Amino acid sequence: MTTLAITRHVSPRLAECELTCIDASPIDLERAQAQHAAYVRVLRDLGCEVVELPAEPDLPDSVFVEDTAVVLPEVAIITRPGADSRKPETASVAAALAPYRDLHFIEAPATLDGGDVLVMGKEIYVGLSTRSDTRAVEQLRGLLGPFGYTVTGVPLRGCLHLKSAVTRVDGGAVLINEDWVDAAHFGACERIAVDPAEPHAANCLPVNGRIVFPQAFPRTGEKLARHGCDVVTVALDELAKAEGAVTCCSLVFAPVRGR
Ligand code: CIR
Repeated sequence: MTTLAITRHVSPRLAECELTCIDASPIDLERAQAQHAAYVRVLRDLGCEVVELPAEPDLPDSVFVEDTAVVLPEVAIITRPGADSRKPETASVAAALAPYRDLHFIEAPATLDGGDVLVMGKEIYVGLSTRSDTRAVEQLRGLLGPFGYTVTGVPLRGCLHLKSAVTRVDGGAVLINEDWVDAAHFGACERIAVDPAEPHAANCLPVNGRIVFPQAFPRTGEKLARHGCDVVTVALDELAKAEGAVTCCSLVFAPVRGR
């Protein structure tokens, strides 16, 4: 089955990005663009058909398409990002997703960033972050309950999004930084802890049986490999200065065509 990945070129105004939990450092735009291009190549190498949206020059964070939508097998939820600068990012992603899914929308005043939404089968965890709130959790329950999903709000500390703290690894395990989120929420899952020297390493992206992972975190990468993961490393350190990671730069899903 085809795997589709939606990505978006880096905005020339990336340096004006939102920052929440890290300090600003100078961003080299060309390096960020080159790293992003290499990330897209990796997605293609892993068998994805990549839909590359054009850059949104006036939307500094728009490369981080994950925050604009949650794509499930049955439907897609278009979010309402918590940062006002990011709210205009959703329209073009909704247009790109419309051929593949029925769309539902998070409505004001709720806010939700896709980076806060961790899908583990029919269980959905939503980070209660500076970007996503309990009203969004309620709306998701209303929209997704009929499809058999349970939706649980999860408090965070010290990080931007839930998926900064915990992500899914193939096979039902999670990669987790237990300093940022309480592991008890994921008690039923096998847990792989990040190496203590690599607190930002909990974000990994499973694609077609492989795990896309930042080369900046070799100790945790080795732990994943020891766990049996087939790890493909990417350099994304320039985008990490904008508080982005590997899941943030794509929406990966199986397309349902001909709708
Ligand atoms: C932001 O603060 O919204 C961006 N600078 C970074 C967003 C990263 N997205 C993600 O983790 N899903």
